[in-house]
This record gives sequence, C-alpha cells and structure tokens, in this order.
Amino acid sequence: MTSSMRKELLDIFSQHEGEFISGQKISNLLGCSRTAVWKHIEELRKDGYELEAVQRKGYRIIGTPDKISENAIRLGLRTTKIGQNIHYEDSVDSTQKIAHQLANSEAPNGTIVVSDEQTLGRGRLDRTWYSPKGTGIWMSVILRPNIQMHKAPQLTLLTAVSVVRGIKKSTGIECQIKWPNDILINEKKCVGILTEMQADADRIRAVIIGIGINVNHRTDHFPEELQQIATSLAIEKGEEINRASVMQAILKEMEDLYEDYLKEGFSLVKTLWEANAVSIGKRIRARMMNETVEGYAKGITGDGVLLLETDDGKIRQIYSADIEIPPTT
Ligand code: BT5
Repeated sequence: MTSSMRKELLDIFSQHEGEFISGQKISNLLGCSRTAVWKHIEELRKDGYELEAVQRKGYRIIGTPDKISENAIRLGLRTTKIGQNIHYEDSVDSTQKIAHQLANSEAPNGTIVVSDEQTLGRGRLDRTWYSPKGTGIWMSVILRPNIQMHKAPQLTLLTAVSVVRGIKKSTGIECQIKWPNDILINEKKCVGILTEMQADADRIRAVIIGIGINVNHRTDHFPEELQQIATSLAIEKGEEINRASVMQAILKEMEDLYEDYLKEGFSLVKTLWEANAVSIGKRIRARMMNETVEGYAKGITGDGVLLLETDDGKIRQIYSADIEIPPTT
C-alpha cells in the first residue's frame, strides 16, 4: 500500500472514530476495489492496528499500536494548526536541532518534529535529556507568534499547562508544575520543557518548544542517577499508555490555549498555571547562576516571572533558576 493510500484510509477511520465503515464505502472513498480494501486492512493489521470486521457493518479500528509515526499521530488528532505538519524520524540526535533547521527554512506555524529516540536529547544549560527508544514522547513544536520578545517565556508556562491538562484528559493522571519548566508526579519529574527562540533584532521569527515526556519507562529503565528523581506515566498509572493519544490530547490543549493567548493575552494561562503549580505558597530555594535565594513563592507576574518573598520581606523577581522545595523542619 502506498503511504498516501494508507494516510487516506487512516483519515477515513479518523473521521468516523468508533463507527463501523462498510467495505463498499471505503472502496468508493479510496477509488479502489473491495479486494484492494481488504488488502489495505490487512496491511494496517500488520502495522499493529487492531481492526474489527463485522459482516454487513464493515470495519472499525479498536486498537492502535503504541507508535508515534506520522500516521499514528494523525489518526484522532483534533487540531487545525498545531501538529498538522508532522516531521517524524525513527531516531535523531535532538528534535530541537531539527526543528531549528526547519524553522530556518520557513516551516509553517504549528509544525512538530517527533522522534522515537533521541541520542543527544538536550535539557537547559547544556544538560542532557535521557530519551531512549520506544518509550517516550520526544517532540519539538514550532510556533510563530506575533508577540514581543520578552513575552516568549510565557509560552513555556502555556506549554506546561497544556501538558498537564492533556495528560489528565488522556490518562486521568494528575501532575504538578514546578516553575518554570518541570512537570512532576508525586514529586518526581515526568516531563521537561525547553523553550528556545529564533529572533531578529526586534522580532520573533520562531519559538521552538521542546517537550520530553517519560511515558512507558519502568523504574529500571532509567539510569541510576535518575531513578530517585524521575518517573513515567506508566509507572504512576500501573499500565502501558498509548503515546499517540497522550500527544494528541496535549496538542489539542496547546492549540486551544494558544489561540486564547494570542487573542486575550496571558491571563487564562496564568490562572491555570497557578492552579496547577506545586511551589506557589511554599518555601522554596531558587538556584541561579550567581546566587541562591530562599523565601516564599508568592506567584507569577503577568509576564510569567516568579515572585519570591525573602525573609526580610523583600520581593525578588526570578527570571531563570532551578527551584528546590526544601524539606520542612
Ligand atoms: C529540561 O531541562 O527539563 C528540558 C528537557 C527537554 C527535553 C525535550 S525532548 C524533545 C526536545 N528535544 C531535545 O533535545 N530536548 C527537548 P532541565 O530543566 O535542564 O532538566 C535536565 C535534567 O533533568 C537533567 O540534568 C537530569 O537531572 C534530569 N533528566 C534528564 N533526563 C530525564 C528524564 N528522561 N526524565 C526525568 N529527568 C531527566
């Protein structure tokens, strides 16, 4: 089956999610014979799709493989912009690097770069992001917002809220956000977000948002140094999770929030972010490049800057730091 035929067939199933579609209807829509339809269905089965076939009713998809190929992401994706252009590769060094290259060559707003494995996944400040094959969601989203440059960090917070809401909708798992870019479950890190920018002197050309989510890792999959601090959705849920459906839910949340953000500004993101943040109202330690400050996290400003009240009652604005929540004594 040609890949365009397969895409058309998956699109047909996607438009009729959960319903039976007759072989005759599929053959009309694809413009091929009933025998050819049957062959295409067999090909999908070989690809790991579970298809139910019932006489006089037709076919429907009842299970999708845990793949994050272009087809798997497309089947059931309910967005109109984010994720409509998908660049998938089985293995890459870093999806951020490829997204930067694509953004330079005019990739449209909403393009996503996805890989099943990263060999050089990146965190902030040259740290590494562990991204083994077949277990996680490693993706970068290219956005081209018409906003002032100093507002770009707000998109990290927008992404964090989208990820938390998408995970909740697709798996039922509750996550918390730790400012600015970590998503935790039961105090362990499950998701990291890395926001980078391409800009001219006064104009953003593209914001590239990297999202790394541990989905089907078991504890012994993590290298020793991460075992105490990292977790995955499957560990927390106690069962394997379909990566494409988590990704689709996140992309939908992101598109809806992003549209609201461009029209109405940061206030909805701010409210949702504060409602899901673990550190607000708590005593925290902020480690910055040159100093470490302790105090109470009061909230975030309209620009997404963290406000910290130190013991002498002063309010400090924190733009970039690693946050720790010290154990209470
Ligand atoms: C981050 O950095 O949390 C941002 C991670 C972004 C990863 C995505 S994946 C798709 C895209 N392509 C890329 O190359 N990157 C993005 P940071 O806050 O600096 O945290 C990094 C630290 O998290 C490391 O130093 C480890 O301690 C820890 N870590 C590394 N891999 C982890 C994992 N898989 N799960 C949990 N923690 C991890």
